[in-house]
Amino acid sequence: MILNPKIETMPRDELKKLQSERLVWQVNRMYERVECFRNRMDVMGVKPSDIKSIDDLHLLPFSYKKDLRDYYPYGLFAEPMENIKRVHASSGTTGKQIVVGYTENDLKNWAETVARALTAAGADKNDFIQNAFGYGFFTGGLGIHDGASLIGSTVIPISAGNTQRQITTMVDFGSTMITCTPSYAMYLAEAVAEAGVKNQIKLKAGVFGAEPWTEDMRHAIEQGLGIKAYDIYGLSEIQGPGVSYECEYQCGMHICEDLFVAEIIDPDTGEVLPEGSTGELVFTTLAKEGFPVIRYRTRDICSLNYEPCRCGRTHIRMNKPTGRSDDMLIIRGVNVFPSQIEEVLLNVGGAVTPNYQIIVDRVNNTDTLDVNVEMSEEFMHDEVSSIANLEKTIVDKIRSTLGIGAKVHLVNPKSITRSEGKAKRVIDNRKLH
Ligand code: DLL
Repeated sequence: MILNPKIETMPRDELKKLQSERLVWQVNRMYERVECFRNRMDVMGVKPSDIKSIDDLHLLPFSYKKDLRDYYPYGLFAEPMENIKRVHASSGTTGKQIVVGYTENDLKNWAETVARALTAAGADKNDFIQNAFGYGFFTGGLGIHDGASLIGSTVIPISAGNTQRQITTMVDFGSTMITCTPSYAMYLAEAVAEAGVKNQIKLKAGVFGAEPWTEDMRHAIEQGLGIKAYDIYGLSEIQGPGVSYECEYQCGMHICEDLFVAEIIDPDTGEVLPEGSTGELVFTTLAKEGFPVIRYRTRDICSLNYEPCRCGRTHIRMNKPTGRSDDMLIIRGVNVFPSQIEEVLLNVGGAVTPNYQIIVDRVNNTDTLDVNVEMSEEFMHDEVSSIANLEKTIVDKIRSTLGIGAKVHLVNPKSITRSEGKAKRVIDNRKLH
């Protein structure tokens, strides 16, 4: 499939026509080639010929992460292996790894979507892009690399980790943009401050993703590195980074709708929810050849915004995912999302930092919830502030928002282990018992 360079501003009726053609093509092809999809269509009594346009999407069966495990490693691929030019894998938190595959066209489209994202953040051929996403099976490193190469920027393929080397490289090589997870960007910002080199770095922007992050984290990164920070979203099962990205107005991430169609559903009933509702994000890949998916349940919770954007892009936006439905903890029978605890922490007036850890355990058959959070330097050095009072305030706020008791421990700045990739915010020790 050949991409149209004007695709980002395509009128919506043309976009819908393109989506419809591609969906019909994809469904017919998958019905022939992918056993799991064909079986589900047959069980539901849906024939490929029932799908005439994108409006028929809701008739199609869902697909799930479990399918990738059940058909491991290549059972869901829709092309012979000789046409698969690269595989990526993700270990996930449970079970065996999942494998995804790309044809040459898939790799081209992937690079194109990442190029759109980097360009929206201001990148061009004069930029030096320090790519601190991990290279390897993770889609972050090579995905961003190929998009940056397509633009013609100078790629600095440093990968994640080795923070001292990141700082030296940033200064010596004159990096103008940085890409990594937002939690690693926060860590780099601290390291830049410690090294006292903020006035020697030339960074102007960063593109961050692969995990949920808040507006407060954005401000902390922007201030720490002296840059504008952009969000990028994606998942291995759909392609990797570049499924959606922020434009200069930063009011949601434009979904590459020529390639991916999004729906929001009720995660319990599977029903498609009305425009603007919050629910589970579901994606269908329209042009993927190697490993296409229909109505893939991402388990990410967010909402879609259909309002036209000031930037002129016609593709709809998704709001920042607040977490995954499978991140949900059940603590003493209460449903708790880590993002709800984060929200409480960020609303105590700058006294704590966004570095925290949630520890869940089971003692005498009762769940316990402990929250360790770093206090800010200002709070620690302010003589009138009281740690005990602040801990109590946070405990009260958690109780009133979540209806559950917790123990809160204010810990010293920089005492919680920093992450070079996706931050590990939750430690659930109950699984060990
Ligand atoms: O994280 C791909 C990626 C790499 C995206 C680099 C952006 C930048 P996975 O490892 O398969 O793929 O994890 C996908 O990460 O379902 C979300 O839960 C989460 N996620 C990814 N980007 C964002 C984001 C990559 N911008 C899972 N905001 C997804 C919130 C995100 N969550």
